[in-house]
Amino acid sequence: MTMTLDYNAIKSNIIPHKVEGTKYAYGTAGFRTKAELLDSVMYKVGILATLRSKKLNGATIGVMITASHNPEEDNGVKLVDPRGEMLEQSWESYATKLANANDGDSLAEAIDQIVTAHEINVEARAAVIYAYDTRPSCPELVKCLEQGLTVSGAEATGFGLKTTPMLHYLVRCINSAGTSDAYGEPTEEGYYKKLSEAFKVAVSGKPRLSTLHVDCANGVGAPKLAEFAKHLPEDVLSLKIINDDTHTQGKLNKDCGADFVKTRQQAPLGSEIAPGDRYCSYDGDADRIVFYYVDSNNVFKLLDGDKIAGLAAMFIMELVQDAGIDTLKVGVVQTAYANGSSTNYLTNVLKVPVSCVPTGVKHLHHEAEKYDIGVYFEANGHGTVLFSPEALNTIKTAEAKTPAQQQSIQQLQAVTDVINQTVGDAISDMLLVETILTNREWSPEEWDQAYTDLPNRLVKVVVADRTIFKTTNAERELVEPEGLQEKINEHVAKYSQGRSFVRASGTEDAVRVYAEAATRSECDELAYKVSLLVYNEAGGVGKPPMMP
Ligand code: 16G
Ligand code: MG
Repeated sequence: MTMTLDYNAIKSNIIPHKVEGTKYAYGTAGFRTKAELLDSVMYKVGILATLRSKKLNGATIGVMITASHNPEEDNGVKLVDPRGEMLEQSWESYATKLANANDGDSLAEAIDQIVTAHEINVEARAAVIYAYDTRPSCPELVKCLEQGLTVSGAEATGFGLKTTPMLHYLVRCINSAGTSDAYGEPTEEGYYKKLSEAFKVAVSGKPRLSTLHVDCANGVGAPKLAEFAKHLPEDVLSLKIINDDTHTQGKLNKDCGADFVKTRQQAPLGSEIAPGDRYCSYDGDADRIVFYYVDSNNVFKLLDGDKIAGLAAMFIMELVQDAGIDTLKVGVVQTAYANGSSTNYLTNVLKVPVSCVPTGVKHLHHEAEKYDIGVYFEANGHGTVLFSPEALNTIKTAEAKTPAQQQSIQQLQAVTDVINQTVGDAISDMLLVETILTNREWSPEEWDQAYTDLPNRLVKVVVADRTIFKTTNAERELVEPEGLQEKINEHVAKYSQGRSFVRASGTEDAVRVYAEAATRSECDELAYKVSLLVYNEAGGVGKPPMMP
């Protein structure tokens, strides 16, 4: 069946902006703002997904409606490319242009520009799948998206309530079906089966760990994890889910979830954490995870994305070695927010190559693809491990010389299936960590011993115009405002193991200041000095920063 673009239908069904003059931008993680402002955006995203699919000869494109860890009144939407990765960056500006077109003619014009620039065959078929999280605003927004998909002539399939990583998985499965790298069965059930079967193999023969407590942020992770758990007997993985109320209004991400735990460095509401317990928290769409515990003195200890990266790199490097295929090169990708101690551990203890890239999953993902096995994690808990097609083939065809080698090969194979290689996935990353802890027979304390985090602090400074902040060197240095970096350097030099950098946020109208140093008081002082510098020299707005 071929479909042409019906411009008349597109124009006459346009959903206008609710608030005249709203400016939309496709940012680091798609469009994200107050849900009530998004109906018009959904319509345009439907059209864009259709165009993207037509451009890629009918490959299936994904659309996910979620605002992750944001408060419940927000929502958002992002596109997923055919291999399950984020929308190609060069298309982000088209998304922005379409979203801001507020009448039929300017919308048609924006569409025409894309069609011309990419020589899109408007007769080509288009296939789009979509899903959404538990936000109360989703059903309304789904209707607007469907309207956009219908007028643009896509073959659209709604997958209902899903976690973000499940949608990425489904897109990859559909597009790879019947090829030599078929990713899996394109159903929710298929996702559960793939992960649970692989996990069983990965932990076979080892004693089960104690119960893992999972804070699901009162989001979509809760019903999905409960469903997943049915595929694993209690004697393989024992889970206790907390914060699973997806029905009471106002509870999503409220005082719980990965973002809360990471930024506040404290256990979520609803937990009764005690020494000896092992906890983790997902975010609202279940694509991030952090672990934590309290030590024997009841001191809260966070095991964030950096700790997960270190654990995963260590385990995979050893497996590759034990399997006799250490021709495969492992690398780790971090951002400037990675704790200095973690970078030091990776570089000097594990001796693994580390690259640093700008914030945002798309940057990490692409850099990780440069390695045979690329481990990438943001400190905030978003990350995964990518195996190149060659690496997967090497693992699949490796011939063992000893039974021990055989076991390592089998385990490595299972690990590749436990890991969601399309995007960071809280359920899958949780299973990876549990696999490693089970095999090492480690408690969280033992995992935590790899290195001690340097005290760090993240401060938000509101300025008149954050776009004047231009960075280089993976956001670690400012180029503009001119001269500011030199002044930051002067402060940093005064503190033992001091490090600080400044960048404009991609998701909020503010500038972020990060600082770390050898002691808590030095770190706090450095964060304060640099924040004040930014406030004074670059148009600070509102109250000046204060010493914490
Ligand atoms: C987005 C990014 C996340 C990043 C964060 C930084 C994706 C899917 N998400 O949530 O990776 O850490 O933005 O926010 O890419 P910031 O620019 O406001 O500091
Ligand atoms: Mg998220």
